[in-house]
Amino acid sequence: MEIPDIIIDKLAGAESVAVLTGAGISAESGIKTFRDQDGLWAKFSPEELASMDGFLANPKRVWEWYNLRMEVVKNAEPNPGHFALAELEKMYSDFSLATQNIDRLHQRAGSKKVLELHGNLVENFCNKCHAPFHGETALPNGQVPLCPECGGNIRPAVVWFGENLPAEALLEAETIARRCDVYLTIGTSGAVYPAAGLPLIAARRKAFVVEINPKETEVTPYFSAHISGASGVVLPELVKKIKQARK
Ligand code: BV8
Ligand code: ZN
Repeated sequence: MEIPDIIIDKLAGAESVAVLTGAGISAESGIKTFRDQDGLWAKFSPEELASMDGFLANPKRVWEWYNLRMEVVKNAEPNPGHFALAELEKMYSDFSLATQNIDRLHQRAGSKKVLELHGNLVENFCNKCHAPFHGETALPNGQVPLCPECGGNIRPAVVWFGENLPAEALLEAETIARRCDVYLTIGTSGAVYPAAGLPLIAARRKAFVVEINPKETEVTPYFSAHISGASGVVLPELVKKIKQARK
């Protein structure tokens, strides 16, 4: 895949770079995305599985889904796309990586600062008293984990639909979207707000916004460039080209 010179020039000359990633960057690690044909939401709607109402209506089904995803994440490894972003972080004094993913593969690939906009799949807590929960969540014959303190339902530490994002992480992600020279939006369909609004903040102030995705998305028209390809292939190539351009 050919990366246009303008993209290399903008990145080689940038001071401040911001990145947003979505499920697509973990696809090459064997983790299903949400909206691709065999995606996680092929059978159930996101609202049923990733919302408080869905959880309270059927905690068993929601835990089945999250335990399945926890299993997949435990056996997954970061891919070259994650490693390339960890490399990119070292190349800029002002760099920020915000992710919508809950798999923590960015951290496992060596990214030091990761803004987790939608929580994570590693921690759990009580839906009622909010006590952290360190016990087993995959229980036999369809039992759901209950809080030893108050008996409330234990839930994964992810942000569900209708729930606010962690204020600090979102504020920091918005702040760098307002000052960056280049914004990379990688592996996201750009369908879920406010995360999807971050690259748009950069685009509105004429930062150079590059979308990396094998497909075009509903927000592609707002961006300066679109590289059609898998992030695990494009990102290592991008890092290599920036280093060459800086010599
Ligand atoms: C909130 C965590 C305030 C859990 C997730 C009407 C209009 C606008 C907004 C709303 C509305 N009604 C409600 C809302 C707000 C709602 C929203 O945006 N809804 C959408 C559906 C319209 N947002 C919220 O509720 C947020 N909170 O707004 O709070 C508030 C408070 C009270 C009341 C109202 C509002 C909270 C949203 C967080 C939900 N949690 N995940 C979990 O993971 O289980 S969402 C989940 O889907 C992800 O986290 C991600 O954010 C989102 C989108 O998924 P993507 O990551 O983009 O993945 P997707 O499959 O869609 O796309 C993958 C892409 O990768 C594809 O483009 C594909 O081509 C590409 N790809 C594939 N392979 C590769 C690749 N790319 C590169 N390389 C590859 N190899
Ligand atoms: Zn409790």
